[in-house]
Amino acid sequence: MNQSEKIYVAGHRGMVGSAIIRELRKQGYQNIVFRSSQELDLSQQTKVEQFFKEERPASVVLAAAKVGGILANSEQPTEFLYQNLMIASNVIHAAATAGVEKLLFLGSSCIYPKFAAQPLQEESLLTGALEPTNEAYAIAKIAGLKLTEYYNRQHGKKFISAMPSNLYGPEDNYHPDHSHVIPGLIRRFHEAKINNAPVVKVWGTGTPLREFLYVDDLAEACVFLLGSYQGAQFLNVGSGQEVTIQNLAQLIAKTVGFSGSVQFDASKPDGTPRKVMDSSKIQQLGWKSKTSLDEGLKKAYESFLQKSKVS
Ligand code: GFB
Repeated sequence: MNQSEKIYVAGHRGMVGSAIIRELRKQGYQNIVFRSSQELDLSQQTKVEQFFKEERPASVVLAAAKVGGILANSEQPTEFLYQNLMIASNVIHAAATAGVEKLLFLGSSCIYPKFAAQPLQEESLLTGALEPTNEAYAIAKIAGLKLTEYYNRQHGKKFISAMPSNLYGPEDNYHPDHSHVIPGLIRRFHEAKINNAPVVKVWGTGTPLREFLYVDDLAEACVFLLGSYQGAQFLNVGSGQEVTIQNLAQLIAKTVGFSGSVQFDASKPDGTPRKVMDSSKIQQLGWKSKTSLDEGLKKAYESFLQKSKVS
C-alpha cells in the first residue's frame, strides 16, 4: 500500500477501528478518512453511496458493527442481524461500485458451527448449526464475508475478510451487562475492590474456553493483510491463547488487585463451550500475535483506569 493513499476506516470510534487507525498512523499512513455514526449512518444505503462518490477512498477497512457480549447478543437478535447486515451490504456494495481497490471486512470466530472440530479451521464454515446466543450476529458476519468473497471471485476485486477471536483492549465497551467478558469483569472486579465487596459474581459455570487476542495485535494483522493478501478465502486471526472463564476471572482479579472470592452464576448463559481458532494460514503468510494475556490484561486495565478518570 502507498502511504499517501486514502484509506476509509468505518467504525473508527470502536475498539477495533481506533486500534487500526493507531496502527496505520504508526506505519506512516496519513490520509485516513472516517465519519462518526451521527455524520454517516451506515445502515442508510443512499447516504453510504453518496459518501463513497464524494470521498473515493482507495482502500476500506470495515470495522463498524453493532457488537456486544453474550447477553446483548441473545436479548437483541433483531438489531444484531439487521444492523450488521445493512452495514456490511451497504459498505461492501458501495465500495465495489465506487471503484475501491481494496477492502478488508472484519468478522468474528462466532461464524463457526457450535460443535465444529477444534481448533476451528476456515474450512469448517457452514458445516453445522450455530451457537444460539450469537446466531444473529454470526449470520450477518457470514453474509458479509460471503459478499466480500463473491466480489473477489466473481468481479476480481481485492476484497478480503479476517475473522478474529474474542478481542479486548483500549476503547472497549465497559457496560455492566452488554459488554464482553474481559471489560465486564475488569469493571466488576474494580468496583468490588473500591467498595471492599467480598464476592464477585461471574456469569455461567466458568468452564467455557475462550481464545483472546489483544486488539493492537489484530490491528497489526489487518494492516499486514491490506498490504500483502488478496485471496478470496477469509483468514482466521487468533493468538492461540486459550483459557477457561474461571482462570480468566482469577487472572483479572489478580490484575485489578481484588482479593475477595469469586462465585459463578449458572443462571447466566455459557455460550459456546470452546472457540479456539487454527490461525496457521495467516501465520504462514508472516503474521503472529505478540501480546500475552497477562500483559494485555494489564494494558486493558490501565486504559480502563484512564477512561474512568476522564468520564
Ligand atoms: O465475552 P462473551 O460475552 O463472549 O462471554 P462469547 C464469554 C464467556 O464469559 C461466556 C462468560 O461463557 C460468558 O458466560 N462471562 C462471565 C461473561 N462473566 C461475564 C460477564 O460479566 N460478561 C460477559 N459478557 N460474559 C460473544 C458473542 O460470545 O463473542 C458475539 O455473543 C461475539 O457474537 C463475541 O462473537 C466475540 O464468546 O460468549
